[in-house]
Amino acid sequence: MMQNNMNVDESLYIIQPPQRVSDGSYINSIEKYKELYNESINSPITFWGEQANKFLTWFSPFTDVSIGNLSQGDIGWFLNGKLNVSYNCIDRHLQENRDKVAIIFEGDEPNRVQKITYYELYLQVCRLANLLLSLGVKKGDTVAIYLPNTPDAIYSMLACARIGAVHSVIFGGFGVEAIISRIEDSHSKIIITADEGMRGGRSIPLKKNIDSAVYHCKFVEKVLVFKNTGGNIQWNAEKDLWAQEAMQEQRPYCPPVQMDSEDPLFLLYTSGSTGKPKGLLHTQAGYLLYAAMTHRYVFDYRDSDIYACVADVGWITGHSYIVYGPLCNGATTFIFEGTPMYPNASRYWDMIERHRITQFYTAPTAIRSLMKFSVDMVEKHDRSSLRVLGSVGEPINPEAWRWYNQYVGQGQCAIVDTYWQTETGGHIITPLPGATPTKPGSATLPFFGIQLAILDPQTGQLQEETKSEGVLVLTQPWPGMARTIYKSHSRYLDTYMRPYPGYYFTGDGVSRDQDGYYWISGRVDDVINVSGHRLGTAELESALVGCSSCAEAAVIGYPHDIKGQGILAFVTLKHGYQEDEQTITLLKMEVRNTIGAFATPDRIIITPSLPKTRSGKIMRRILRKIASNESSPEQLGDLSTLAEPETVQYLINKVKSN
Ligand code: 6R9
Repeated sequence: MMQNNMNVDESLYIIQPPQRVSDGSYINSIEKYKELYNESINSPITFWGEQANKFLTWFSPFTDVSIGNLSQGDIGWFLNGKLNVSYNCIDRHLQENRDKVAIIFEGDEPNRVQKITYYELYLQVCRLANLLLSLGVKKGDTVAIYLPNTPDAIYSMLACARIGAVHSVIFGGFGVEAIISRIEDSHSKIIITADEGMRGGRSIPLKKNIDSAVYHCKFVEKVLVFKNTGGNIQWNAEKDLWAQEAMQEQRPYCPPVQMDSEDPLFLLYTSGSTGKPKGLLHTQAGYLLYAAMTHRYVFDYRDSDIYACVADVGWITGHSYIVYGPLCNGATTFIFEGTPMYPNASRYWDMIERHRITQFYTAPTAIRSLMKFSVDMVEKHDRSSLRVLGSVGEPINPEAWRWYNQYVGQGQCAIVDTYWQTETGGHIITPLPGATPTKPGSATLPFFGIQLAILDPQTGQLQEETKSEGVLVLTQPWPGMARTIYKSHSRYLDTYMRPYPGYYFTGDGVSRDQDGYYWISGRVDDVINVSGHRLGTAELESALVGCSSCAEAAVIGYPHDIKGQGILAFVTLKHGYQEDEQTITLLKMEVRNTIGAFATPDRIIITPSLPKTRSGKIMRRILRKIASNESSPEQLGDLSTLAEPETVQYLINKVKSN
């Protein structure tokens, strides 16, 4: 249901960029986009070399634009160049824009508003960088960051970048087990956290979760704690340190360290098809350039804009489009701690009015949940400042796209449906506001320098026709791509480079229409997308199996009105346990505590057995069909390889009656 239904020929609806957006935009016609795009593909070395000098300030110039290829997975960009990311995001703006607002922060409560200038940002980052140095953090060390969506998170990321430490931000919604697996993998001896976070009027016990994690991870030396709510917390005098107090004792000047283009900048863990999250590693120059360049062109960013991305810094969207892209461009960036529903469903539109926001970037799941309310909730707020409305995280269904366009944008804004991944560092398929005619539900065309192809998923054969479908791959490296999986380069190659040799495999299904527009249909692997959060089914299953009642679990995604996909778990119980409310509640709690609240299964179905092949493989294809009520014999297809075919009938009845 959330997928784009090509049968109604959505591909024929074309919406031209509004004139007021095209006027004065950098790329103001589709011809200009095509011209630049062709240039970026035909002369990539010249193109990227020029961009790197235009967008970044170098301490010493690079000697080569790029090295390596997708077959070998040995990719590097802007070799031997020296720069510092925090210098690029702060210092170089000070001369002309010292008093410009760098960050507008809104807390969970609408009256908690804070504006931070570039100079104030500089002082905070320097103090924190010095504090980290005083704690023994060295270039190349990893620092874990588990914070609410507040400016403290931005200070922490940039302070790491300033001294060459590698940050690993852990989303504040993750639970204890998820924190442990991440800090163990990155072996972070320093953790930066806060007493509590606030979301929708409720507090989130961040420090408490870190205490539990640190109890298991004895190698953690220090926990820096930012005071956010002032709530009560436990204190471990040996390891804990109040961040703000300790920062006051540090000198507000810290020279930026010279980093090589290919030194690591950060790790960000994401779900894949297996249980263990992958620590994707991004490097300095290529990532920063790609984040800054996409930020400028995709949001048509101009100096006087008030740009707002309401994602969380715990995800790649927050890294690239709250922090690095906007600050590298000297923008005023907005950071929001709360939720779209608090104190009521007007919150986003209220913020747009209050700050005169010009670009607003959110996720389809938020749009779908807000569409349920009267349009009056939107219309009572002045949205005339808006120029560009962005969407990210999952395919946006045409109804949500149209609602966003008509009611939020009043038909006067460009809608940019931006397709990308943690691995790509920045947008790879996206409209450009002043140039690209859009089609509701399509992410449209590739960004500069991005070469796409569609392959047959089984044979790997290149689909050369314009109109075609299959799996989406990229054919050439680009500067923003993740370079490896932390300490698992072979897993990096296995996941991205080896499934279709010579190509980067996105894991997404796609179709291309007669006009060459791309329509992403969603993951083709065992990853589900719940409200734009990526979750591996294996990760969910292993959390369920951690519950004492659970013998075996199979998790699938099913179409869900608001979340895009919901989580359905089929569970078999161990001897002595029975199917009742309590068992189901405990199973849900187990996932909640292990991974986080956002991963709580929507439905759990207890079954005496799971459909398996004779060799013991769970047949998820069948479970997915049963869950989507596509359970007629024709729809289910061949069941002859099943070990116990009667299980299927049992589950069909059970899902229907549930
Ligand atoms: C940025 C981000 C990546 C996966 C990706 C795809 C889905 C993201 C999308 C989209 C259709 C869009 N996805 N944006 N699908 N249209 N505009 O979300 O990164 O958390 O790594 O997720 O999200 O399936 O493969 P990440």
